[in-house]
Amino acid sequence: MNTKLFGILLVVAVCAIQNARAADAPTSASTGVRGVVKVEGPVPKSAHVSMAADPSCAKLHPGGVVTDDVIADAGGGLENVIVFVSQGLPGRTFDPPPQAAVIEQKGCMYVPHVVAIQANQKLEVVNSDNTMHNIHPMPANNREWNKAQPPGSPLEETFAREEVAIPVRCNVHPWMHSYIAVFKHPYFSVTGKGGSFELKNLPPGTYTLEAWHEKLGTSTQTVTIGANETKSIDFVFKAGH
Ligand SMILES: [Cu+2]
Repeated sequence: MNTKLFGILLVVAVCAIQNARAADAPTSASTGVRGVVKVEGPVPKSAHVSMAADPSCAKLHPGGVVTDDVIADAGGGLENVIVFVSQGLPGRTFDPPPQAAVIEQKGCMYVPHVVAIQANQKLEVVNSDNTMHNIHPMPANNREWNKAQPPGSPLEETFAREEVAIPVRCNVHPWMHSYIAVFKHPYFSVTGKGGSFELKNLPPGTYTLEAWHEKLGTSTQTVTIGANETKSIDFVFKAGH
């Protein structure tokens, strides 16, 4: 074999090894839980929300607006469920992520309806409406605050202790409510469209997972995650009784 050909083969071989490592890396680092939260049985119908008390809110919804307490798709996929690790984590502390979570007052509703954050993570409160709001979380285990917020002028707050979940009201608009959940660790997820959730990078171990819904209650399951394993877990809530 001449030297030039050997050199080319060597380069090809090294590239092949590097490609194989690159392809392996994400899967070997990926452990966690993913799944879907569903509701079975008759889901309570969304009720009409009257915003007549503030015409500037009402005019944002010419077609009307309905409550967002229980939102499920045709297959039962349930939104706004918080799925989190409730037991099994070692006693270590977790720093809050550097990025802020956001809750927006938009159309005189809270978007998203359920927010989950880490303890001491910044929560940015945004008023995108052309009216005054007054955001008032009512915690059992954290410092209570209550802030008027004119249009624009975002404000920032934090919660120091774990709490699932803190009810939030607007003191100006009685129909406005939401929930803020606070965790001392990063292993939580709020279900979106279709009811799906994912807890990423959960180290191998045995955990209790809890699913929380503001109207349908809680449900728990135990899961054991092995090395290099992502488990599929579904939760089912029963509605209508
Ligand atoms: Cu308001």
